[in-house]
Amino acid sequence: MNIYFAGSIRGGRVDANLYKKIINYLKEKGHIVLTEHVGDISLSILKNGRDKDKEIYERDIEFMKQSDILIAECTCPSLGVGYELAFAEKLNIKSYIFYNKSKTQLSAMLTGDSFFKIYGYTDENEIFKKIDEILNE
Ligand code: 6K6
Repeated sequence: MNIYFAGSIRGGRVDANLYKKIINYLKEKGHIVLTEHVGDISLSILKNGRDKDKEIYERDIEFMKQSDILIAECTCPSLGVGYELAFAEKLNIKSYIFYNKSKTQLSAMLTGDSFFKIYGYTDENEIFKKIDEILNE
């Protein structure tokens, strides 16, 4: 499958290591993660300017159109990830949301939308078990 992984960039990079682990896990399972850069831990907060940001936006929208599913890690709130989730719904791309329920409360705009499959976890290992189930669906 082509997978769109969404995780916070300008919203904060506290969970970048976890994003990388999830991306690597999906790749080990033989899938293509189109948005591998989200797990690039050398990336902090980039100030790109509007022209560069237009390129990022257009490229990510193209990646989304090529994706079979979207997986988002939403513990660290991000406007970009929220936007991507709404866009995935518009394109009817199956979307799975993970968040650490001991660290954050997810927005009601996500939990209240039955389109999204939402998994609150307390231990990171739960993510990988759930991903196995998703990939076997
Ligand atoms: C280069 C390498 C890594 O990141 C860059 C430049 N920035 C972005 N590149 C690609 N996608 C981005 C970039 N900034 C945001 N996004 C998209 O928005 C990603 O797909 C993330 O899931 C989401 C993060 O949004 P913010 O609001 O937290 O930045």
